[in-house]
Amino acid sequence: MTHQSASRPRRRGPRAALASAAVVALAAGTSLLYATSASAAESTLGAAAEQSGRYFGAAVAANKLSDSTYVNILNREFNSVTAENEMKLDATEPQQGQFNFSNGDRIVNHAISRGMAVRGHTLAWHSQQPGWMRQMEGAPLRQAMLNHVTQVASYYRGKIHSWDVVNEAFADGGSGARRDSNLQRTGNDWIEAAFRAARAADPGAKLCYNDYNIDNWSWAKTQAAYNLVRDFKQRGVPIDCVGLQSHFNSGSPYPSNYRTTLSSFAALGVDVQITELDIEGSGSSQANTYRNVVQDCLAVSRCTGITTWGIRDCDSWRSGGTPLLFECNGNKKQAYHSTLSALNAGGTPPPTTAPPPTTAPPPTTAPPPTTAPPPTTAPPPSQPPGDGNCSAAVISLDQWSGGFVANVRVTAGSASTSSWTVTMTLPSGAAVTNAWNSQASGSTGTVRFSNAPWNGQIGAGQSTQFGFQGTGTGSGMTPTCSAG
Ligand code: 9MR
Repeated sequence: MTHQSASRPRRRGPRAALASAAVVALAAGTSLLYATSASAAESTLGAAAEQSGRYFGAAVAANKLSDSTYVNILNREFNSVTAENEMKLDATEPQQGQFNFSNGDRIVNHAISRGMAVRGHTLAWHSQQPGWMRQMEGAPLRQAMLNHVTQVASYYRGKIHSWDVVNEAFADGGSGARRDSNLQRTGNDWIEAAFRAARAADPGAKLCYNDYNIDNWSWAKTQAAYNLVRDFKQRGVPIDCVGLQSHFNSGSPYPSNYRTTLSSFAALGVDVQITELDIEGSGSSQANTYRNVVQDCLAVSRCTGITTWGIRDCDSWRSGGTPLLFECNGNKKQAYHSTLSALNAGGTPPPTTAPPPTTAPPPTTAPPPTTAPPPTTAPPPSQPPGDGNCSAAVISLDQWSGGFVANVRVTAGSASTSSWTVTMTLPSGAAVTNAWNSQASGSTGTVRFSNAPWNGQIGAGQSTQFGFQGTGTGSGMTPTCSAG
C-alpha cells in the first residue's frame, strides 16, 4: 500500500518539523527512530510527545474555538486534534447528498494553520446518523454509507493524518459479536467495504478501526476487534491502525494488561493510537493512571499517539467525573504533571520487562568518530549507505501464558548499514508467528530477521526497531546482528 506523505499539511518551525517527520514515518509504515541522546525536558504535552516521534492531541469542539482559555491551552499544549462531533455523519451529510463541512473546516483550518495534525472521526458509525440514514436498510443504505465515506474522505484528502473509518462495530459484553445496527444488517462485509472506499478516497491517510472497551486484553470485545484486524491483514483489506478509545472509570477501569493489548494489536502490523482518553477520578490516583497509560504507549513502538477526549474537565462528555488534564479555569491538574513527566521520560521504550542482557547493551549515543573531521562552516555531506557493523538488543518482552511479543532494537556501529540481519535462538518450544518491520526466516530454533525494504539503512550510531510475536516463552533470547 502506498501513502503519500507529500500531501501532508505543511508544518512550521522545529516542533512542526519533528511532528512532520513523525507523520511521514508513520505514513510510510516505518518504525520511528528514537532520539538516542538525553534531551532537556519539554514544557508542553505536544513537545514532550514529539521527542519520541509521537503526537499528543485533544478532541476539539468548534463552538469552543471562541473561548480564549480553551484556545490558549489547545494552541500551547497539543499538536493533534480530533473533531469531537463536527465530522460525524449527521454533521457532514445532514440531508442525503448534501454535505456540510463548515464546522469540520473550522477545526481543520485552526489545526493546520498551526502545524497540528488532524485525526478524522468518524466515517461510518451506527450512532449520530442523520435522520434520513437512520431509516435506511439494506442495499440502499450500503450504497449511501459508501458514498458518504467516499465524499467525506475525498473532501479532506491530504489533511487527515488518520481516519476512524469505522467506529464501535462490536457489541458490549462477552459475546464477541458484531453490534446489531442498520449498517451491520447490510452484511458482515460492511466494515471492509468502508475501509476499501476510504483507501480509494484518501490513500495518504492512516485508516483506523476505533472502539471502546477494547483495552482489556482478556475481554471478549478486545479479542473480537483483534480478530477483525488479523483477518483484514491476512486478506489484504486495507487497515493501518487501531484506535483504543480508552474511556476509563470504575465500570471500565484501566487494565493492568493494557500494554499487552497495545503490543498485541501492534504485532498484527498496525499502529495503535489512544484516541479518546479520559480517566475519571482526581488527585494522585488519577495522575498515576494517566502516567501508566502514557508509559504503556511509550513502551510500544507502534503506539504512535495519544488524544484526550476534550481539554478541560468542563469540556468533557463526562464532566462530572473530572476525567481530563485541566481544570475549567485552565489550571493544570496533577494528572497533567504526571502525563508530562511520563512523556518527557519516554524517548526510548523502557526495557521494563526485558530480561537482563547477557551481552553489553549497545551504546545509547553514537561513539565519537575515531578521526574527527575539523569543524567546517558547511554541514558535512550526508553519509552514503555503508556496510558497517551493528548490534541488537531485546528492549521489551511482553510475556503472557502461551505467548509473547518481543521488540528488538538494531543499532548501527561507527558506520552506517545498508542492510542488516539479526539472528536469535528461540527457547525450546517457542515459535515465531509473525514479525513486523523485518522479514523472518524460520520460526523455531535459530531464526533470522532481515531488514524490511524500508529500514535496512541505519545511520552511524542510529537505531531502528523491529518486533515479532511468538507462541511459548520468549525469555533468554540473545540477538546477534550482522550488517551489509
Ligand atoms: O463527546 C461526544 C459528545 O459530545 C456527543 O454528544 C456524543 C454523541 O454520541 O459523542 C461523544 O463522543 C463519542 C465519540 O464520538 C465516540 N466514542 C465515545 C465518545 C463519548 O461518548
